[in-house]
Amino acid sequence: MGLRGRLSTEALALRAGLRSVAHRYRRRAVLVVVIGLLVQGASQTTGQRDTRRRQPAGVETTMQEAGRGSIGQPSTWGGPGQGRAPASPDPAGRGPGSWVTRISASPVAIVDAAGRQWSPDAEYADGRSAVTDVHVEGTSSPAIYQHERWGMSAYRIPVPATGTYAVDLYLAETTFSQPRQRVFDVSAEGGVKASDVDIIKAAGRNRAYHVIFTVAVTDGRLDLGFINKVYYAKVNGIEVAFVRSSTVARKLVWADEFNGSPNARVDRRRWSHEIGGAWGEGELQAYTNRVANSYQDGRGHLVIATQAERYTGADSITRDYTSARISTKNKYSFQYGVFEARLRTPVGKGLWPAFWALGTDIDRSGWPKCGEIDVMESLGHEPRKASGTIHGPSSGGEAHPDYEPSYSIVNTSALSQGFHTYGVRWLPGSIEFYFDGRRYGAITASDLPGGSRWVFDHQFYLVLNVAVGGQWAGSPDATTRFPQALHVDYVRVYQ
Ligand SMILES: [Ca+2]
Ligand SMILES: [Ca+2]
Repeated sequence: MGLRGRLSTEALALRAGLRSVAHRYRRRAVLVVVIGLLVQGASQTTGQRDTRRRQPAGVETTMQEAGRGSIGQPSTWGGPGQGRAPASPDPAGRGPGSWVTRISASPVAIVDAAGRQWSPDAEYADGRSAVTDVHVEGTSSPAIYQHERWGMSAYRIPVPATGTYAVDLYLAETTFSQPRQRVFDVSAEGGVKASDVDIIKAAGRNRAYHVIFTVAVTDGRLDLGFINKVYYAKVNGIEVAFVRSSTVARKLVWADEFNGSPNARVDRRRWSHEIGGAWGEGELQAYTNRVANSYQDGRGHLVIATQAERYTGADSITRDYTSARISTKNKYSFQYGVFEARLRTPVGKGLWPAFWALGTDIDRSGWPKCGEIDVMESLGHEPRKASGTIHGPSSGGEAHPDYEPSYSIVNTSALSQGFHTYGVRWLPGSIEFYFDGRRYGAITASDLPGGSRWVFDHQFYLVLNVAVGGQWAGSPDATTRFPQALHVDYVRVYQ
């Protein structure tokens, strides 16, 4: 939800100043570029990364072969059980904590835009390495993508403990330009994790792309396998991060199915109302905790109902619209996992529904340092489109306090015509956006602009709301019909 995330009903004194910031730098109205391709058939969508941070195209050069790597020979990393100490040992000694390792096909260490070191990969893989100086778009760390290992059959990467690990393969196709010129499968610990990886088909030429998965490792060594289908498999960099000690498959850890009786309020054990009107972005609604603005419908849904009515809120200001905003702040928070909601969004100019998450440290760290993950935002006058975005602190100063990489989907029909599932898979160093189970975007720490800080390695809580008006959504007009409703079938968190 952007700048409004930092405001609270208590922040009246700050409101004028922040609004001026919001007004001057109201970003999304002018900056978000959607490249949604329409495909016939229900719910067929595609998403691409917002283009505003693309770097200019560079000069292509021929890949140069470097020395052949070795595999199987003794190394300091050795085999299972001989891995060196974790990079970030848990100070409490309970486990590997935030252990992570990053390797790239570069023969020397690389430091990415986030200031993180990538070590040479030669001792972990067979195959050959190569380098190019072609420009790679969609990342601020092109050096990772300018080195590649190709023709390898395996990577063998020691890990410090039994558990579930996140694996992020950094990929960019700098050799070919057509789909089906390079296709491969990736396995981990003997199981196929990605089939028919075709980087050109997925991302285009000279553009950062990611294959991300989790895998349970019980023998002290992550074994990645690469199966060539067309030409040779390749990889530019690999990030491996400890996620949890458990090796069982992901399971549901928190949910609200909204199975209350008709007109029941939201469950107070899970949710709190955030009421008042002093939100950012010049919004027009007063949030209330009245049943008129939020209730369960008795058929398994939460309804956030937005009304056109004169209403004087707790701040003594009379507004023309009412709505509801609920959050799990101080009631439920989590770190990493998959979270999703099945939603039917409202329609009409001026409506701005959202399902999102904020860092629990917001009151201490402020926004955007707390981090914000927007799973679903849509604007009522763009009824087929929805976006996923993250916000964190940048070094742009007051003018540009946050970074905001964003992806969008454009559905074949209005999103308000039915329920759709909007989800995020959140792992150490990566956030991926899903629509009806299909990934349409991925953001990683190393791809963020220089000066950005990844602030997504701590607890977050969930928020659901429908805003009215504001600089991004614009005001309702004569075509907007009220009441409007966001229907929520469920909210679920898996870990
Ligand atoms: Ca293994
Ligand atoms: Ca339900």
